[in-house]
Amino acid sequence: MKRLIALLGAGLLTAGAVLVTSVNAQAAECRSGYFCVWTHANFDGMKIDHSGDDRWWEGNMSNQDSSWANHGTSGPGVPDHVKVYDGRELLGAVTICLAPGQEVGYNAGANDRGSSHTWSVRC
Ligand SMILES: [Ca+2]
Repeated sequence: MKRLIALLGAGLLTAGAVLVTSVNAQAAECRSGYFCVWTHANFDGMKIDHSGDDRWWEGNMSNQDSSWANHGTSGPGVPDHVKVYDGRELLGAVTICLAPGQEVGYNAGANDRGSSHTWSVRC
């Protein structure tokens, strides 16, 4: 009986370790209060983080964006969603819109299209 309990304990420890690993692998590295954009999928490549709007993404990010994370501060009436636009100066279509806390490792429709973004109260 003692041996069975020891085995069960080991099994629980293993399950816990797997859970921690998968959570870490999915969490994007992006400071609280910021919207982060990466040039590659799965939060890789070059990163630019923004606490405010940017209506003119620089050439090394414009049409290079492949993953996104909204770690903005949320609250009643706070513009906590992020809209990414096809063109600079918030022109053209919204390629992707992120709710507060949302992380997108890849999106085929939005990939390599964004050129500006703004914080908004909704999508
Ligand atoms: Ca890219």
